[in-house]
Amino acid sequence: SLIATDKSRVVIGLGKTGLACARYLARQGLPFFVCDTRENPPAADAFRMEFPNVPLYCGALDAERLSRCNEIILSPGVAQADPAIQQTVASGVRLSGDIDLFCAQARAPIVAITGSNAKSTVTTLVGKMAEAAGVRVQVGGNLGTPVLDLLDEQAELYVLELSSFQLETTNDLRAAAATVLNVSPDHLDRYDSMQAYYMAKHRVYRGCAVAVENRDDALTRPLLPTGVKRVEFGLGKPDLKQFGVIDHQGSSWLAKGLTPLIDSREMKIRGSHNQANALAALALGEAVGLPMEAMLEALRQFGGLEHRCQWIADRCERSWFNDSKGTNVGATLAALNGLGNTLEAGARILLIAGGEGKGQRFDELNAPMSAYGRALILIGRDGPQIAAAVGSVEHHYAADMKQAVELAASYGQPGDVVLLSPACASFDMFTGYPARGQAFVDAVEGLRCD
Ligand code: UMA
Ligand code: ADP
Repeated sequence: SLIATDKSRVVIGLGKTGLACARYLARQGLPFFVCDTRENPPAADAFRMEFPNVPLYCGALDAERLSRCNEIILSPGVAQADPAIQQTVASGVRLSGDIDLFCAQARAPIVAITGSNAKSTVTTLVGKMAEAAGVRVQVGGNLGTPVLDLLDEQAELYVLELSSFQLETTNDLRAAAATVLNVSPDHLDRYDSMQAYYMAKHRVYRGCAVAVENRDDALTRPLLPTGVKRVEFGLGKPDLKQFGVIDHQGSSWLAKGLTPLIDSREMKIRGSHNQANALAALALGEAVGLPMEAMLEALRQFGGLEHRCQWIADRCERSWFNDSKGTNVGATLAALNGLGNTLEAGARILLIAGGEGKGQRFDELNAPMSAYGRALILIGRDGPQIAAAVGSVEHHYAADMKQAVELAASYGQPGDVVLLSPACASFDMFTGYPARGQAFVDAVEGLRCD
């Protein structure tokens, strides 16, 4: 019989990832074609201009067509559960994704970061730490730049944010340092169980040299052979050589073992969840040899990312925080607890929440709202579900963001914190979390205080 040699590959999906894959395969001189389930994929025009002779098939995937190749390169937005993909894989066709293609080419060590929340923050921070150390670093992945666009002969380090969708198709990562930062329910519209979601995330540890785990979240603990070096981070007092928080000179200090590293008050990013994020970044950076002094300098400078528990203004006797990226209960819990821990005496939090709830349960928000909350201001489609689950404080409905901000200014008391952290997706009211955050910022700026 014939030996299957280099038959063609199919790139499924023609968004950012698919286009980067097409360009990469063309550079390598490898034959391929492209499919997208949408009638008009976003990168179609760019693709047709660049590759007039490469076939592009739009519409439902066809198993017969897929099975003519020997490898499927799947975009993260497409679920493997698609029947045509299932059938093709069952017939022996290899399934991979852009991360595998990248890993086969990358010559520099990789820091790989996943988790339900804090990925972008920690990825950016490790990148800044590397820059502060004078290391030539490339930063991207789920954060925005497809990994194949990061490939650079001169790079000395890659720092990658990886989603569970990207990890599903990643077979051979072999990161120098890998972490699952935390695991809490999200994307359960695509996974049939928490277990499937957990399993996807844990692929980040495959073949890693150092595994960084969160001591406060057992679901981040890797199942790994002995011999892989493991480092822990967490908010409590650390064991020897692990990362944690200690009391020192009347303040909370990030520490390695008993050695205080930096006073948490020296950092611009606030809240205990950001202390955990900083510790994770230090552990990852140290694992790839970044010098401690440069890492601490980066920590002092880093002001946090937009829409992530970001301080906006002190206005009308309230402090206003934009956490529009809080699109699941886990993120909102972190924001509530993180800010709640640092409230001035007598101050409380007015939480603006609601949107598309993605089938989540909101019960867990009740305890921190009881501890730190003043009132709940609800927006969007699933606001009533949150009101039903959080009985510990009064609640009010707002028709839009402007009204939500006005209500927060009228119900709170001087010194209170107003936090937009919706615990929901935004698509019922906005084009995405950035537009939602911007609407909040605009409304705060337009607020008239009497
Ligand atoms: N789609 C189809 N049919 C297809 C292909 C895609 O309907 O054949 C839809 C998907 O359902 C999805 C959208 O098109 O809604 C985009 O999918 P894609 O795979 O083409 O996405 P890209 O443009 O390649 O962007 C992806 C990541 N997007 C997703 O995982 C959905 C981007 O993360 C990432 O920045 C980019 O690759 C570069 O690595 C975005 C994201 O939302 C920010 N990620 C999710 C998250 O953070 O929660 C996981
Ligand atoms: P991701 O890339 O995983 O979505 P981001 O850094 O963009 O992560 O933050 C997403 C949301 O998670 C924001 O609302 C942010 O305030 C919240 N968050 C930040 N750090 C943590 C943490 N350690 N645990 C839980 N939520 C967090």
